[in-house]
Amino acid sequence: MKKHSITIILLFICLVSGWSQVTKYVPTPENEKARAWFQDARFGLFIHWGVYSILGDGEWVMNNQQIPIKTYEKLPAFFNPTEFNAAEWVQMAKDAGMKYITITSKHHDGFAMFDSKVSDYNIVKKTPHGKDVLKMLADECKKQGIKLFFYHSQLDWHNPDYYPRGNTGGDYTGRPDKGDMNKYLDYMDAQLTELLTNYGDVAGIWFDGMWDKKDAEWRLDKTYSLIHKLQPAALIGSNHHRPPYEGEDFQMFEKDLPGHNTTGFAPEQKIGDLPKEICETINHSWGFNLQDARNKSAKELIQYLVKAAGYDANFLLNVGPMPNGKIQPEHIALLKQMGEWKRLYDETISGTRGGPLSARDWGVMTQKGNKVYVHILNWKDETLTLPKLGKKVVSAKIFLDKTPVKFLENDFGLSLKIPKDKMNDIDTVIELELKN
Ligand code: FHN
Repeated sequence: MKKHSITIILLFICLVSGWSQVTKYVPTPENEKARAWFQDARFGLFIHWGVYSILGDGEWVMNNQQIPIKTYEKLPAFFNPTEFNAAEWVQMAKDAGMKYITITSKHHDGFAMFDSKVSDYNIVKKTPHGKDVLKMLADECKKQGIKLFFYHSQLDWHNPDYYPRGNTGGDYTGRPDKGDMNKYLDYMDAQLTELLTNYGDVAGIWFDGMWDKKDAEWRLDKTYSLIHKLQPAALIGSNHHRPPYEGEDFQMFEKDLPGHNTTGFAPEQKIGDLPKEICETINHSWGFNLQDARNKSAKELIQYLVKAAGYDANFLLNVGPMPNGKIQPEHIALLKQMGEWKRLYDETISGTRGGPLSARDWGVMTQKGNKVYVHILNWKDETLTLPKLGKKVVSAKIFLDKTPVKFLENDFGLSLKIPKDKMNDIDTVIELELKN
């Protein structure tokens, strides 16, 4: 048989048997289990912490103030977070009702907040503190039973091999006009290997920065396979503001509810089938910003959590610790208020999925089994009429004290009569039981 015919036959066999799809990502059972856990968790703490906190001007300060690498490299010598207490951070997150923490292992400035052997530009080698804060946090998370994700910036303003440079970290950095992107990606994979080898079970890697060089070859397949091989249960998500790529395990939405694009970050972002997460700041900054006092109110934050759950998404709420290692007291107070609310209403958030109706102006729904929770966030009238839910309603009550709520189902839909004295300014939750 001629060589040409053999190739065609082999190609045919490949297509029929599905061999051509060998690169298609099939999550392992551990990964599927982790995805379900993630969806049930619904609430996490985001932490942006790095040497930039010293300047009190957010995590983009290097780029915004056009600080050359040689100058920025002076910062680590001043980073001495003697007040850092991992146990306090974890306890604070748990008290807020959060089920996981996502912390920056390396942000765009390229400085590793962990003990990296592949680069000296890290917290252990370059700061007087000299401790691996990520290890301390990982150990504490394990002790207190809360999961830990690592945020990792693909974009790097420090490494010369991050070349060609992207839309940020330009000439001001003082890097040479040459570099080898593949070498940079090897370096990134080596740091990820460290993170996934030396810190126990890692719940996932939260990537950020691909948007800096949208059309570059990021070798996602290689990096994602490496992560899934090292820790199959670790979930991969990436803040590329696009629909998920092959190999990702959850989809994230920055500062927006899924399907909204008020920030303008994500014009191409369609909602996929993966578990979803939205992230938001407690004030208006990710990294510590001395002048940012525009804190969101407890009501806004709780309503954000509720809306996220109604959109079938997790809420990852960010704080930017100060250079001394403490979290701003006003942020701790807000998280405490969220925790107080969540202790009462946890059943209507944790372990739920988005409700049978999509979000409306008045609020959202969550559901668990045959229970549907109607979260009324913005409604003043006593009667609220919803479209029919597909299944008959057996009972309706105020979730908190089980006071019966009058309801009427007819051709116009489902009308609920909310007792005036039970209306709650933050969230009036009505529990509906649906016929099985
Ligand atoms: O540039 C980053 C920013 O500093 C921060 O980390 C956020 C978090 O979602 N993500 C990037 C912007 O898309």
